[in-house]
Amino acid sequence: MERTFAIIKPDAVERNMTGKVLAKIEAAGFKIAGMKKIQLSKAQAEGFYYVHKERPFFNDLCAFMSRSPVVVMVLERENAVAKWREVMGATNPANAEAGTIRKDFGLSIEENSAHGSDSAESAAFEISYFFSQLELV
Ligand code: 3AN
Repeated sequence: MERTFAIIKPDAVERNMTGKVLAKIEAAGFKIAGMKKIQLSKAQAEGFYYVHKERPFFNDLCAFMSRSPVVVMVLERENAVAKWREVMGATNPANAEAGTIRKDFGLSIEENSAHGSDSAESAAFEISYFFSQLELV
């Protein structure tokens, strides 16, 4: 069993698509070990995305991620990190496979409806950024 970290991003929550994303998560065999709806401050979004701080889209990305609520989750299954990235699809919805979250719900490379950790190391950092051990079951 492996855990990964996921976010349903503001564009999807704003359009009342939280349930549609959760349905894909459950259909893919993930157990939801922790879940909460929160609104990030700009500073909290910057802390989360610090690895991207030199990228040209960093400021816009942090503004987007803090403009309205998100749903943050810890997902559990075998091979969770890689599987969740497969279920989300490519970063740019235009390049994502049919049936993926980003293809079906994403609006643009930035407003792409979902986040997922890119490695086990990132997952450990991202989970601990949002959840205490007591919140994970
Ligand atoms: P992924 O989320 O697929 O791992 P990353 O880690 O390269 O992609 O990018 C983090 C987030 O930054 C993306 N989910 C997306 O919202 C945003 N992003 C990535 N590339 C761009 C870009 N070229 N222009 C605007 N936003 C971007």
